[in-house]
Amino acid sequence: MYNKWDPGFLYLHALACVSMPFSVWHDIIDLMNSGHRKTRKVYDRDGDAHLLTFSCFRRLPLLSKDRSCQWMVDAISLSRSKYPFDLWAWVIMPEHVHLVLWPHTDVRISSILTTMKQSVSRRSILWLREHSPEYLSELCDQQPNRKSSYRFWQRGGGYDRNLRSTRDIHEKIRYVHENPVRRGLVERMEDWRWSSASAWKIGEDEPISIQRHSVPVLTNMDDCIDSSLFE
Ligand code: NI
Repeated sequence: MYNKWDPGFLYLHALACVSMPFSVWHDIIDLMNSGHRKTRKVYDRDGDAHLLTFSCFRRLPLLSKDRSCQWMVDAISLSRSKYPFDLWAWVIMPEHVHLVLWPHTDVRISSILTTMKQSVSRRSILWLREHSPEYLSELCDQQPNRKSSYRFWQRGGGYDRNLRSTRDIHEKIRYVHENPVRRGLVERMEDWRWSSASAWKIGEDEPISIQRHSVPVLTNMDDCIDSSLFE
């Protein structure tokens, strides 16, 4: 379970919602911990859940075919088997991907991402070489040293946001699932085949299993939490 959001922590969280700078809030936790001689780490930055976003090269719709979406799904599974994490939500859009995940202890986000991205990249370039070599030039990335390579993903690590509260986590899971609806691709989020929306709605594990059991439960104590406090 995600200990950071246990009832004790939620209570402290609720206290913190009275507008208070984060540093003060942190001191209060320290104070309470020392008072109770607790050694348990209440706030552990390394243990945060993350919202990850990354895009295709030049924002091309390289993930618009079921074939490439399946490569992405396979890549998520492969990455999870090498660098364990709990997957809470995902969506594959035609030109970008969002994931909400909680890495297991000592698992680095960069390792998770590298494995995922490389796998899709390799498969797609192999496929294009064989079936559609004329399209490969679209993926050609000229570097300053005049060397060129084929690139499936946008340069850089993408966008990584730490999620520090239960409310924040639930908001981002919803945000991820609503992507195809906001874009007008489907009417209901669970109709989009390439997301975990239906896994959340009807509990199915296709095409990838998610770990709903470890998602911190939203209680009415979270209603007053302003996640901007934790920026
Ligand atoms: Ni999006």
